[in-house]
Amino acid sequence: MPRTAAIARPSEGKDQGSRSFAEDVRQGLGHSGQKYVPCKYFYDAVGSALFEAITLLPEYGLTRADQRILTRYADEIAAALPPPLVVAELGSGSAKKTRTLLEALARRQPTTYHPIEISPAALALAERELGQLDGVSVRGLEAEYLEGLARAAARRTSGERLLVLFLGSSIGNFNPDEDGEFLARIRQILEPGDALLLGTDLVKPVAQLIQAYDDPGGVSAAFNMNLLARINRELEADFNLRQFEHQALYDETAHRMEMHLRATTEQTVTIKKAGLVIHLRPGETVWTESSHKYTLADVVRMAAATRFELARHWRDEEWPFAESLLIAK
Ligand code: AVI
Repeated sequence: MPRTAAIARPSEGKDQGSRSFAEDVRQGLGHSGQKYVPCKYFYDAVGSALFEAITLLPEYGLTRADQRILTRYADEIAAALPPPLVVAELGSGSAKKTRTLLEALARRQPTTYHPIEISPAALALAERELGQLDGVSVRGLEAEYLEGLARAAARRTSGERLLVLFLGSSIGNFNPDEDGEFLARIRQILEPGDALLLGTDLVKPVAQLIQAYDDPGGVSAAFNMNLLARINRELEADFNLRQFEHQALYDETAHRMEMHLRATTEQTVTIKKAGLVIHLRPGETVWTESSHKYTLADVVRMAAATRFELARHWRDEEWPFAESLLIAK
């Protein structure tokens, strides 16, 4: 099986909620080729806190770039979207970075905002962050991405357009081709004239990317390593974390950062609740995440293939990152 067929399926996995952590771990770590664990399992309470810390690192500019674009161009983005409009955000988290855009939209007319999250804690944060904004009604949807989006779409009244926010380059955590597949599934839920604001991290010098995913302070390493700690905690496994090291590498052909956990010694690990015993050779890795980097041409191609049209594009120059406004055809 080609290597790419075996890697983590982060966000798409969020919409295949039926498979359990134990089943996914059994499948990924029991794989006869490259071992893997889907990257959606990074985000338990410890992993989410470590991700928040990553977003504050000077080496990791992605989240600040996304935030700068949304703040700086909120009025332009709003102006490109005729009212009346309902907003739905896939994986909103605390929705901190959505505030300025919602304020710009609500200055024109009252706006309903549906943060879509599988975590009730994140939804509560979003309601606290944005619930007090004048002219904004926050109606959280505790659901997988596509199920939540379908519910948001069903709730709108006639004449209302839907604006879907998929920010932070979460699209980059899909496997090759599955990013386009996911856009196609979003498009199926939308009506012509609806919009998708898509955040994509852009290709940039390799050294800059390696620093972002392997910071000298070791926060990214801790984030990655927490996946094994989580398997130990929740699935009664006996990974010895001291016998693994964090690895971040860039595939120049695929334009993809990869994170792996590399075994430093030969070892046997038992994962009781997955009913699995695995053997690792020294140097063998568990692939934990892919993070694709895009060009504008990639976005245009993906949009065209999924019945969207690129209407506008905003870039951050400090940390190459783009927000693309795609209109459903
Ligand atoms: C959530 N996602 C867009 C982040 C990324 O950059 O791919 C997750 C992350 N992985 C390591 N550092 C941050």
